[in-house]
Amino acid sequence: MYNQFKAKLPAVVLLAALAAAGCGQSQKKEATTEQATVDSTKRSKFLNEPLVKDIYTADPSAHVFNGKIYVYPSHDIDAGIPDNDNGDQYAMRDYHVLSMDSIGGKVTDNGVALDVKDVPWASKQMWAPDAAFKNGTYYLYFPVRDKQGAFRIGVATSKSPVGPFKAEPKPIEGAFSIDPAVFTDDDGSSYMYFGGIWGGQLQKWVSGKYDANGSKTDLKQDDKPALSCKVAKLSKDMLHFDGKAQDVILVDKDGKQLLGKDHDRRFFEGSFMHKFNGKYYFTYSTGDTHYLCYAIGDKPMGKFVYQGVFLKPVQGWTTHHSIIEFKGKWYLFYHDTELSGKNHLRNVKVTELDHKPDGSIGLIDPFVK
Ligand code: FUB
Repeated sequence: MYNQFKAKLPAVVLLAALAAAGCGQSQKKEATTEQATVDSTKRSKFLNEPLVKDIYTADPSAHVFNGKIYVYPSHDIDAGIPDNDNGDQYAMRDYHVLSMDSIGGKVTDNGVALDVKDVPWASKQMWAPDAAFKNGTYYLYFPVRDKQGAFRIGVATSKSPVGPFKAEPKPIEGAFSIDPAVFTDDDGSSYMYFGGIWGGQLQKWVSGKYDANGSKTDLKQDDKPALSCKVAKLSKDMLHFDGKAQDVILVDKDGKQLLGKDHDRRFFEGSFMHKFNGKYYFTYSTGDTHYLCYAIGDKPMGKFVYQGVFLKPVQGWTTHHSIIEFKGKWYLFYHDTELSGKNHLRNVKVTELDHKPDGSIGLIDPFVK
């Protein structure tokens, strides 16, 4: 994932670079998409400001706990690793929790909440986390590579929403790949959605075990159903899975599963779940085509019917989000690379989300034209 080509280069420059480099299909697809969706010559301004500017932050997972907003982002650093499709340049080592009393108000960086050196089984790359609250305890869920290089998902606990968090001695059994997103339904049941292809390694787990020699990208089965995000019910203590993870099935409006070649709509990484008017909204990134999309279902574990894009491509290769309701309004937390112009040094932002009465979500353009 996450190749070195800037997502927002003018299409003509990007196409020339790709031709010169003899790049693969996924990169050509990116150029086509950019040509169709972004004309950088017309861009004048970003829609929103970074929430914090003194550290780089990404993958914002926002929650409302006790009437206050807490954001659990990745903490981007520059480790001097060149960009590659495996995402090695995303070499994060710890997490900081951001908090705020209101949207647009002061944002507090609460310092280090968990460091990779304090996770006994972890080696490197603390990617997109999420958090939950239950039983008087805050839970931080995080993906990180184990000592063998496989991404696994761990959990750490604290009595405070901003940590410090103490990691459990082992990763969650049955959890793998990246990007955990935890959703608690109205009946108190909690679910974890997880997974990401390419550098997120989901394609290396098709047999149920990690295959280090598995594909570097996806299943390479364009005409078969795309790899699915996974979902598992969490145990009452929030530290384990209550049963095996299942596929999150995404279908089109004719009931057909989205295919591997459908890069504009298929799941790539960065899932999130929220409920609106009794329906379950599964939202995710399409990765190499840089969209945030939504699909709607009647049950928390799916299936979900694809509806459309709700965030156009941001500046930067990755796009990742969360959605909360706060004081009667809905908000989208997302990231781009406004501060650095570099794919691996991102900054988190927030903007209002338009949940329309017919159930659709209004399309957001992250640039003011
Ligand atoms: O931050 C590292 C990875 O980039 C995340 O896990 C993905 O969702 C993408 O945002």
